[in-house]
Amino acid sequence: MDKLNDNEKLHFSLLDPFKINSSEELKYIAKNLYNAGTDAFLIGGTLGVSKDKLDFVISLLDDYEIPKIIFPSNINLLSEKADALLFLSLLNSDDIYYVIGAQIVAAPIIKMLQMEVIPTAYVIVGHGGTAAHIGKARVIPYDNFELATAYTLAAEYLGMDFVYLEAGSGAPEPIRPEMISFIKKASSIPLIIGGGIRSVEVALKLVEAGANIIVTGNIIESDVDKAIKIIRGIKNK
Ligand code: 1GP
Repeated sequence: MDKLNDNEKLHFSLLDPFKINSSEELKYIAKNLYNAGTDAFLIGGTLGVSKDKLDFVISLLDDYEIPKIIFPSNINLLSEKADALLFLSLLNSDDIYYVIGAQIVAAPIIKMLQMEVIPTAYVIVGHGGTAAHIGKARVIPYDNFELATAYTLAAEYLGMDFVYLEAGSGAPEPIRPEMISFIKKASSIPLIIGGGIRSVEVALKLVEAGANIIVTGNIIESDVDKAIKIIRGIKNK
């Protein structure tokens, strides 16, 4: 994350253990993403991810010297095999469990495993997908820039390191660049942007608007060449 100090734009590759069919497939995908210049592997998914599958995927990524970061959907997805954990609080959940409950249950385990944590506000926008359903999020409309800015400022004042604006995995529309530039006028907290990003053109608009980290998930599994183009586009900025 030190790269952020140099104002470098980063790309994170989200690998969902539930969607990966074989170790050969994972190795092929990981090699391509790594060679294209992705900055980290995010490992996680909302449904169907067991601790065993998580550990298995992390161990297959051992050869690549970029951070392997857990993107947890529940408290079972903790592993000392990873380099770090996005310590998420779903700020716009109606259920206190997702705001601070799961974090309290997980904290002693994280301490025991001596995991590095990255304090991150998770904020779900627009479509929201499965994450919004499970997390009981009161989603922020795609065009409500003021509300998204208020959440971002609250995250900054709470001392979070990042805000992850999530449109939902497979969202038909990603976060709007206009929302990012609006937020950036008020807050300098680094923004992670994900959900529904499928083309280099879209990714570059988000980066130009001020996104610090672009996350792609589905496109990696459905069309790795497109994912490679997105990574190269971002890294050549
Ligand atoms: C989901 O933001 C990520 O949590 C990635 O979304 O799968 O649509 O790329 P996609």
